[in-house]
Amino acid sequence: MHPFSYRLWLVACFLTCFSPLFAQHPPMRLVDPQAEPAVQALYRNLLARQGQGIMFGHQDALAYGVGWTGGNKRSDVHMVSGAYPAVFGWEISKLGLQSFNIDTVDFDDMRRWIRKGYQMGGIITISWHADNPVTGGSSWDNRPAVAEILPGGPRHDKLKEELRLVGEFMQSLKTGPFSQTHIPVVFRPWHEHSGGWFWWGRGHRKAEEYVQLWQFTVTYLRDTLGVHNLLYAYSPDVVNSRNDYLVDYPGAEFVDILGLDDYADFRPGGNPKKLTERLRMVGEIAADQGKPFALTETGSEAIPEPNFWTDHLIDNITRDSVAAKASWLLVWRNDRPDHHFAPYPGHPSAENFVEFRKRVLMVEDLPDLYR
Ligand code: BMA
Repeated sequence: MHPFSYRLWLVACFLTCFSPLFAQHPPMRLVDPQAEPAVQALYRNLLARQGQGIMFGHQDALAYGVGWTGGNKRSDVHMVSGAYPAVFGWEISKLGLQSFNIDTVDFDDMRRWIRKGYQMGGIITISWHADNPVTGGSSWDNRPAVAEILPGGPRHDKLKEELRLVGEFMQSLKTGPFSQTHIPVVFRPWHEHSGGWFWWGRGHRKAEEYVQLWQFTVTYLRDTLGVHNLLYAYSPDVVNSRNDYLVDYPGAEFVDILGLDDYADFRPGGNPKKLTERLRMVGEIAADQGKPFALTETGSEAIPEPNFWTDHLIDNITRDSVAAKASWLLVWRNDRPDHHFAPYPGHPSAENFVEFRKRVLMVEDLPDLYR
């Protein structure tokens, strides 16, 4: 053998035998194989960091709080704890109909705040309380509509039109010196579908129809519109069994993150310990599928319990080794004294929130999740 070929042969043998040592990451399957590099990095980090702390999230954190609206990095959570949330939730209902969303957040301001949250190093997640496409009512107008907007249905064009607006919004979220990079977003469409309050919820469509709606949403955004900055989170409301969680499941290849929305266990008559069981169950399903999971919405409206943050919320997550692997928990918006889910300065639970803050990850505690 020519000495040069021999050397090549040696290198080839070495690489073949030791290749597992060079494989830094386990194979990852995203819903979107063409997801942009920052999206893939985020997903890889979510998986790799499971069990290394739960990120805290807040809906509309930078847009308004109790008693104020609009600002430059103003946030009730920051005012109470000195830290910004790690996860920033936003809502896009009314896109294309008016310049502001259902909660009067102007869409241009939202883009700015989304960029700010991302530049701080946080995760952006977007929910969508879509209006009823058949009646024109709100998402709480639960007259059946799903069958009509599916492929082959008489109102299918309406769904496509709505998704086009959603896709354009997602693609308008840009960053970088020349606004050349899209901001990764955890999109959480058709949420709380295990309840009956939204038109896509149980009782207003069949399970197969929900699955079709989800799959069409993904394929239209990804393949037809070419939107590649999304991770997709599936987030039913409280469910009681694995089967209950999976009955409407669109399939592992259509979901990146397994979610759970749980307010019910904190309502009067509820039992916060049930949250542990439910989150554990979601964590087990997520582990089976090799996916991250999160408590995508939770909280206690107006927080009547001064020790809510430690005794009711984080204790009931971290006392279980599976539930404790949740990537984040997100509480809903701070609108007014009787409708807020994070504390604000002077709120009776504010002091307890400072204790809680030490047990979760805020944005300043995060490594670069996008590398
Ligand atoms: C609900 C309430 C509503 C709001 C909607 C969408 O839970 O907070 O007031 O309009 O979410 O954000």
